[in-house]
Amino acid sequence: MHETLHMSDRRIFLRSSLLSSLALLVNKNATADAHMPSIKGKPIVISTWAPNEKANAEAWKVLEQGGKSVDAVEAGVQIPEGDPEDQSVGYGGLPDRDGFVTLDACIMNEKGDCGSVMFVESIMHPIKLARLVMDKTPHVQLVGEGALQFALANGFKKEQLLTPEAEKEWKKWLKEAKYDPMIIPDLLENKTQRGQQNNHDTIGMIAMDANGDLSGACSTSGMAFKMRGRVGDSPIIGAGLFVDNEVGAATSTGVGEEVVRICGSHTVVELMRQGNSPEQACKKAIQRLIKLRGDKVKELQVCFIAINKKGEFGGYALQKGFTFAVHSNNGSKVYTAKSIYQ
Ligand code: SD4
Repeated sequence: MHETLHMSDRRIFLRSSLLSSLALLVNKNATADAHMPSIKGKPIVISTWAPNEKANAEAWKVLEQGGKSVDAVEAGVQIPEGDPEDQSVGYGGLPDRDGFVTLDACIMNEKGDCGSVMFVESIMHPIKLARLVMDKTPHVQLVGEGALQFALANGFKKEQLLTPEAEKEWKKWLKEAKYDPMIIPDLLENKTQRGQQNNHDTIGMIAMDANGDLSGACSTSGMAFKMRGRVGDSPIIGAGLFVDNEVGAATSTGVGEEVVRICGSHTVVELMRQGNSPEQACKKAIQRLIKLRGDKVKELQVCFIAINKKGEFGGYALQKGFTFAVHSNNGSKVYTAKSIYQ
Protein backbone atom coordinates (compact mmCIF):
# COMPACT_ATOMS: atom_id res chain seq x y z
CA MET A 1 0.00 0.00 0.00
CA HIS A 2 1.52 3.34 -1.05
CA GLU A 3 0.76 6.37 0.97
CA THR A 4 1.14 10.09 0.49
CA LEU A 5 1.06 12.30 3.53
CA HIS A 6 -0.71 15.65 3.37
CA MET A 7 -0.80 17.68 6.56
CA SER A 8 -4.10 19.26 5.79
CA ASP A 9 -4.38 21.26 8.98
CA ARG A 10 -1.23 21.76 10.95
CA ARG A 11 -2.98 23.65 13.72
CA ILE A 12 -5.42 20.84 14.40
CA PHE A 13 -2.61 18.36 14.13
CA LEU A 14 -0.52 20.14 16.75
CA ARG A 15 -3.46 20.42 19.08
CA SER A 16 -3.91 16.69 18.93
CA SER A 17 -0.22 15.85 19.03
CA LEU A 18 -0.42 14.33 22.50
CA LEU A 19 -3.09 11.93 21.34
CA SER A 20 -1.03 11.24 18.23
CA SER A 21 1.99 10.25 20.29
CA LEU A 22 -0.15 7.96 22.39
CA ALA A 23 -1.60 6.42 19.25
CA LEU A 24 1.91 5.86 17.91
CA LEU A 25 2.92 4.11 21.12
CA VAL A 26 -0.10 1.85 20.86
CA ASN A 27 0.67 1.18 17.21
CA LYS A 28 4.24 0.19 17.99
CA ASN A 29 2.93 -2.58 20.18
CA ALA A 30 0.18 -3.65 17.83
CA THR A 31 0.60 -6.79 15.77
CA ALA A 32 1.53 -5.73 12.28
CA ASP A 33 -0.82 -6.83 9.52
CA ALA A 34 1.10 -6.92 6.27
CA HIS A 35 -1.94 -5.66 4.41
CA MET A 36 -2.94 -2.98 6.85
CA PRO A 37 -1.91 0.64 7.19
CA SER A 38 -0.34 1.23 10.57
CA ILE A 39 -2.51 4.07 11.88
CA LYS A 40 -5.14 2.89 14.29
CA GLY A 41 -7.28 4.48 16.92
CA LYS A 42 -10.08 6.93 17.25
CA PRO A 43 -11.49 9.19 16.17
CA ILE A 44 -10.96 8.35 12.54
CA VAL A 45 -12.74 9.06 9.26
CA ILE A 46 -12.15 7.34 5.94
CA SER A 47 -13.58 8.16 2.51
CA THR A 48 -13.52 6.75 -0.99
CA TRP A 49 -11.25 8.64 -3.43
CA ALA A 50 -8.34 10.99 -2.81
CA PRO A 51 -10.18 14.28 -3.50
CA ASN A 52 -12.40 13.48 -0.52
CA GLU A 53 -9.55 14.45 1.80
CA LYS A 54 -11.43 17.77 1.83
CA ALA A 55 -14.59 16.03 2.98
CA ASN A 56 -12.66 14.20 5.68
CA ALA A 57 -11.23 17.51 6.94
CA GLU A 58 -14.79 18.79 7.38
CA ALA A 59 -15.84 15.63 9.21
CA TRP A 60 -12.72 15.88 11.35
CA LYS A 61 -13.85 19.28 12.66
CA VAL A 62 -16.78 17.46 14.28
CA LEU A 63 -14.77 14.45 15.44
CA GLU A 64 -11.90 16.35 17.03
CA GLN A 65 -14.35 18.23 19.21
CA GLY A 66 -15.77 14.97 20.50
CA GLY A 67 -18.79 15.13 18.19
CA LYS A 68 -20.79 12.14 17.02
CA SER A 69 -19.70 10.14 14.01
CA VAL A 70 -23.13 10.51 12.39
CA ASP A 71 -22.83 14.31 12.53
CA ALA A 72 -19.28 14.11 11.20
CA VAL A 73 -20.18 12.06 8.13
CA GLU A 74 -23.22 14.21 7.40
CA ALA A 75 -21.03 17.34 7.48
CA GLY A 76 -18.21 15.75 5.49
CA VAL A 77 -20.29 14.45 2.63
CA GLN A 78 -21.74 17.90 2.03
CA ILE A 79 -18.34 19.08 0.74
CA PRO A 80 -18.37 17.15 -2.57
CA GLU A 81 -22.15 17.58 -2.78
CA GLY A 82 -21.68 21.35 -2.95
CA ASP A 83 -18.59 21.25 -5.18
CA PRO A 84 -19.43 21.98 -8.84
CA GLU A 85 -16.13 20.41 -9.94
CA ASP A 86 -17.02 17.00 -8.57
CA GLN A 87 -18.92 15.45 -11.45
CA SER A 88 -20.03 12.35 -9.54
CA VAL A 89 -21.79 13.90 -6.54
CA GLY A 90 -24.46 16.56 -5.96
CA TYR A 91 -24.15 19.97 -7.66
CA GLY A 92 -22.15 19.55 -10.88
CA GLY A 93 -22.88 15.82 -11.12
CA LEU A 94 -23.18 14.41 -14.64
CA PRO A 95 -26.81 13.95 -15.64
CA ASP A 96 -28.75 10.92 -16.80
CA ARG A 97 -29.16 10.27 -20.52
CA ASP A 98 -32.10 12.68 -20.67
CA GLY A 99 -30.05 15.49 -19.16
CA PHE A 100 -31.41 15.38 -15.59
CA VAL A 101 -29.17 15.30 -12.53
CA THR A 102 -30.67 12.73 -10.17
CA LEU A 103 -29.10 12.08 -6.79
CA ASP A 104 -28.87 9.18 -4.34
CA ALA A 105 -27.67 9.26 -0.71
CA CYS A 106 -27.91 7.37 2.54
CA ILE A 107 -26.75 7.59 6.13
CA MET A 108 -26.56 5.07 9.00
CA ASN A 109 -25.61 5.45 12.64
CA GLU A 110 -24.37 3.19 15.41
CA LYS A 111 -27.87 2.22 16.50
CA GLY A 112 -28.95 0.88 13.13
CA ASP A 113 -30.97 4.01 12.43
CA CYS A 114 -30.77 4.79 8.75
CA GLY A 115 -32.23 7.04 6.07
CA SER A 116 -31.98 7.06 2.33
CA VAL A 117 -33.14 9.11 -0.64
CA MET A 118 -33.03 7.97 -4.24
CA PHE A 119 -33.67 9.54 -7.64
CA VAL A 120 -33.97 13.00 -6.09
CA GLU A 121 -33.79 16.07 -8.28
CA SER A 122 -33.03 19.75 -7.51
CA ILE A 123 -31.75 19.21 -3.95
CA MET A 124 -28.11 20.09 -3.50
CA HIS A 125 -27.52 18.16 -0.28
CA PRO A 126 -29.31 14.83 -0.48
CA ILE A 127 -27.34 13.62 2.55
CA LYS A 128 -29.17 16.20 4.71
CA LEU A 129 -32.42 14.89 3.31
CA ALA A 130 -31.43 11.29 4.05
CA ARG A 131 -30.64 12.35 7.62
CA LEU A 132 -34.07 13.91 7.90
CA VAL A 133 -35.70 10.72 6.62
CA MET A 134 -33.80 8.89 9.35
CA ASP A 135 -34.60 11.37 12.14
CA LYS A 136 -38.12 12.51 11.27
CA THR A 137 -39.99 9.73 9.51
CA PRO A 138 -40.97 6.15 10.37
CA HIS A 139 -39.37 5.11 7.05
CA VAL A 140 -35.93 4.28 5.74
CA GLN A 141 -36.20 5.18 2.04
CA LEU A 142 -37.92 7.96 0.10
CA VAL A 143 -37.76 8.13 -3.67
CA GLY A 144 -38.14 10.72 -6.45
CA GLU A 145 -41.22 12.95 -6.26
CA GLY A 146 -42.01 11.91 -2.70
CA ALA A 147 -38.49 12.65 -1.53
CA LEU A 148 -38.65 16.07 -3.21
CA GLN A 149 -42.02 16.81 -1.63
CA PHE A 150 -40.64 15.88 1.78
CA ALA A 151 -37.61 18.11 1.16
CA LEU A 152 -39.68 21.14 0.18
CA ALA A 153 -42.00 20.64 3.15
CA ASN A 154 -38.92 20.76 5.39
CA GLY A 155 -37.43 23.98 4.13
CA PHE A 156 -35.12 22.71 1.37
CA LYS A 157 -35.00 24.90 -1.72
CA LYS A 158 -35.05 23.70 -5.32
CA GLU A 159 -31.74 24.44 -7.06
CA GLN A 160 -30.37 24.00 -10.58
CA LEU A 161 -27.80 21.23 -10.21
CA LEU A 162 -26.78 20.89 -13.86
CA THR A 163 -23.69 23.04 -14.35
CA PRO A 164 -22.68 24.32 -17.81
CA GLU A 165 -19.65 21.96 -17.71
CA ALA A 166 -21.80 18.91 -16.94
CA GLU A 167 -24.26 19.93 -19.64
CA LYS A 168 -21.36 20.19 -22.10
CA GLU A 169 -20.22 16.65 -21.21
CA TRP A 170 -23.78 15.39 -21.71
CA LYS A 171 -24.05 17.05 -25.12
CA LYS A 172 -20.73 15.50 -26.14
CA TRP A 173 -22.02 12.12 -24.97
CA LEU A 174 -25.27 12.57 -26.89
CA LYS A 175 -23.37 12.44 -30.19
CA GLU A 176 -22.85 8.71 -29.70
CA ALA A 177 -25.31 8.21 -26.86
CA LYS A 178 -23.68 4.95 -25.85
CA TYR A 179 -23.91 3.98 -22.19
CA ASP A 180 -20.77 2.17 -21.23
CA PRO A 181 -19.79 1.71 -17.60
CA MET A 182 -16.49 0.02 -18.54
CA ILE A 183 -13.41 1.18 -16.75
CA ILE A 184 -10.20 1.92 -18.55
CA PRO A 185 -7.82 2.71 -15.70
CA ASP A 186 -5.42 4.80 -17.82
CA LEU A 187 -8.22 7.22 -18.48
CA LEU A 188 -8.81 7.72 -14.78
CA GLU A 189 -5.83 10.04 -14.88
CA ASN A 190 -6.89 11.90 -18.02
CA LYS A 191 -10.18 13.65 -17.97
CA THR A 192 -11.36 12.63 -21.40
CA GLN A 193 -15.07 12.25 -21.94
CA ARG A 194 -14.82 8.59 -21.23
CA GLY A 195 -12.45 9.20 -18.37
CA GLN A 196 -14.95 11.60 -16.87
CA GLN A 197 -17.71 9.09 -17.20
CA ASN A 198 -15.65 6.50 -15.46
CA ASN A 199 -13.83 8.65 -13.00
CA HIS A 200 -15.88 7.40 -10.09
CA ASP A 201 -15.73 9.95 -7.34
CA THR A 202 -18.82 8.91 -5.38
CA ILE A 203 -18.26 9.59 -1.73
CA GLY A 204 -18.65 6.79 0.76
CA MET A 205 -17.52 7.97 4.19
CA ILE A 206 -17.27 5.91 7.38
CA ALA A 207 -16.14 7.20 10.76
CA MET A 208 -15.54 6.23 14.36
CA ASP A 209 -15.90 8.96 16.97
CA ALA A 210 -14.04 9.43 20.25
CA ASN A 211 -16.75 7.38 21.94
CA GLY A 212 -15.99 4.44 19.64
CA ASP A 213 -19.31 4.69 17.79
CA LEU A 214 -19.41 4.03 14.06
CA SER A 215 -21.49 5.74 11.36
CA GLY A 216 -21.41 6.14 7.61
CA ALA A 217 -22.81 8.16 4.73
CA CYS A 218 -22.76 7.83 0.98
CA SER A 219 -23.74 10.28 -1.78
CA THR A 220 -23.64 10.18 -5.57
CA SER A 221 -25.14 11.38 -8.81
CA GLY A 222 -24.77 7.77 -9.93
CA MET A 223 -23.40 6.46 -13.19
CA ALA A 224 -23.18 9.22 -15.78
CA PHE A 225 -25.76 9.03 -18.57
CA LYS A 226 -27.69 6.26 -16.84
CA MET A 227 -31.31 5.51 -17.74
CA ARG A 228 -33.82 7.83 -16.17
CA GLY A 229 -34.87 6.40 -12.81
CA ARG A 230 -31.80 4.20 -12.44
CA VAL A 231 -30.56 3.79 -8.88
CA GLY A 232 -27.26 2.12 -8.00
CA ASP A 233 -25.81 0.78 -4.77
CA SER A 234 -24.99 4.07 -3.05
CA PRO A 235 -28.35 4.79 -1.34
CA ILE A 236 -29.06 1.14 -0.55
CA ILE A 237 -28.33 0.18 3.03
CA GLY A 238 -26.32 -3.04 2.93
CA ALA A 239 -25.06 -2.45 -0.61
CA GLY A 240 -23.44 1.01 -0.72
CA LEU A 241 -23.12 1.37 3.03
CA PHE A 242 -23.42 -0.72 6.16
CA VAL A 243 -22.65 -0.10 9.81
CA ASP A 244 -22.69 -2.62 12.64
CA ASN A 245 -21.45 -0.95 15.79
CA GLU A 246 -20.27 -4.27 17.25
CA VAL A 247 -18.09 -5.07 14.26
CA GLY A 248 -17.33 -2.28 11.81
CA ALA A 249 -18.52 -0.27 8.84
CA ALA A 250 -18.04 -0.48 5.09
CA THR A 251 -18.92 1.50 1.98
CA SER A 252 -18.41 1.15 -1.74
CA THR A 253 -17.87 2.91 -5.02
CA GLY A 254 -17.81 1.72 -8.62
CA VAL A 255 -20.45 0.06 -10.74
CA GLY A 256 -23.41 -0.12 -8.37
CA GLU A 257 -25.20 -2.94 -10.15
CA GLU A 258 -22.30 -5.24 -9.28
CA VAL A 259 -22.17 -4.11 -5.64
CA VAL A 260 -25.90 -4.73 -5.19
CA ARG A 261 -25.56 -8.32 -6.48
CA ILE A 262 -23.39 -9.29 -3.52
CA CYS A 263 -24.96 -6.92 -0.99
CA GLY A 264 -21.42 -5.58 -0.89
CA SER A 265 -20.99 -3.43 2.20
CA HIS A 266 -22.97 -5.81 4.41
CA THR A 267 -20.84 -8.66 3.07
CA VAL A 268 -17.66 -6.79 3.99
CA VAL A 269 -18.93 -6.18 7.53
CA GLU A 270 -19.89 -9.85 7.93
CA LEU A 271 -16.45 -10.89 6.70
CA MET A 272 -14.92 -8.67 9.39
CA ARG A 273 -17.22 -10.31 11.94
CA GLN A 274 -15.66 -13.62 10.91
CA GLY A 275 -12.26 -12.28 11.92
CA ASN A 276 -10.94 -10.80 8.69
CA SER A 277 -9.06 -7.51 8.77
CA PRO A 278 -10.81 -4.65 6.94
CA GLU A 279 -8.55 -5.06 3.91
CA GLN A 280 -8.99 -8.85 3.83
CA ALA A 281 -12.76 -8.42 4.14
CA CYS A 282 -12.85 -5.97 1.21
CA LYS A 283 -10.69 -8.31 -0.87
CA LYS A 284 -12.86 -11.35 -0.12
CA ALA A 285 -16.00 -9.44 -1.12
CA ILE A 286 -14.36 -8.55 -4.45
CA GLN A 287 -13.30 -12.17 -4.92
CA ARG A 288 -16.87 -13.26 -4.28
CA LEU A 289 -18.02 -10.93 -7.05
CA ILE A 290 -15.46 -12.37 -9.46
CA LYS A 291 -16.57 -15.90 -8.58
CA LEU A 292 -20.15 -14.92 -9.31
CA ARG A 293 -19.59 -12.84 -12.43
CA GLY A 294 -16.31 -13.96 -13.96
CA ASP A 295 -15.45 -12.13 -17.17
CA LYS A 296 -18.48 -9.85 -16.89
CA VAL A 297 -16.62 -7.75 -14.32
CA LYS A 298 -13.20 -7.91 -15.95
CA GLU A 299 -13.36 -4.33 -17.13
CA LEU A 300 -15.57 -2.86 -14.44
CA GLN A 301 -14.49 -1.10 -11.31
CA VAL A 302 -15.81 -2.03 -7.85
CA CYS A 303 -14.12 -0.82 -4.67
CA PHE A 304 -14.72 -1.15 -0.94
CA ILE A 305 -13.33 0.56 2.14
CA ALA A 306 -13.88 -0.65 5.69
CA ILE A 307 -13.09 0.14 9.30
CA ASN A 308 -13.38 -2.12 12.35
CA LYS A 309 -14.05 -1.43 16.02
CA LYS A 310 -10.34 -1.20 16.75
CA GLY A 311 -10.03 1.68 14.30
CA GLU A 312 -8.16 -0.49 11.80
CA PHE A 313 -9.05 0.24 8.20
CA GLY A 314 -8.43 -0.92 4.67
CA GLY A 315 -9.69 -0.98 1.12
CA TYR A 316 -9.59 -3.17 -1.97
CA ALA A 317 -10.64 -2.82 -5.60
CA LEU A 318 -11.27 -4.88 -8.70
CA GLN A 319 -9.09 -2.61 -10.87
CA LYS A 320 -6.03 -0.55 -10.10
CA GLY A 321 -6.32 3.17 -9.46
CA PHE A 322 -8.66 3.22 -6.47
CA THR A 323 -7.60 5.68 -3.79
CA PHE A 324 -9.05 6.39 -0.38
CA ALA A 325 -8.47 9.15 2.14
CA VAL A 326 -8.00 8.73 5.88
CA HIS A 327 -8.01 11.40 8.56
CA SER A 328 -6.96 10.51 12.09
CA ASN A 329 -4.98 12.01 14.93
CA ASN A 330 -1.97 11.48 12.67
CA GLY A 331 -3.32 13.92 10.08
CA SER A 332 -4.60 13.24 6.58
CA LYS A 333 -3.28 10.54 4.25
CA VAL A 334 -4.23 9.15 0.89
CA TYR A 335 -3.78 5.43 0.18
CA THR A 336 -3.85 3.56 -3.10
CA ALA A 337 -5.74 0.31 -2.63
CA LYS A 338 -4.49 -3.01 -3.89
CA SER A 339 -6.55 -4.56 -6.64
CA ILE A 340 -7.23 -7.93 -8.22
CA TYR A 341 -6.50 -6.79 -11.78
CA GLN A 342 -3.46 -4.67 -12.59
C1 SD4 B 1 -23.47 4.03 -8.63
N1 SD4 B 1 -21.71 3.40 -7.12
O1 SD4 B 1 -24.42 4.79 -8.75
C2 SD4 B 1 -22.23 4.49 -7.86
C3 SD4 B 1 -21.30 5.07 -8.86
C4 SD4 B 1 -19.99 5.48 -8.31
O2 SD4 B 1 -18.35 7.05 -8.40
O3 SD4 B 1 -19.45 4.93 -7.38
N2 SD4 B 1 -19.45 6.51 -8.88
O4 SD4 B 1 -23.46 2.91 -9.12
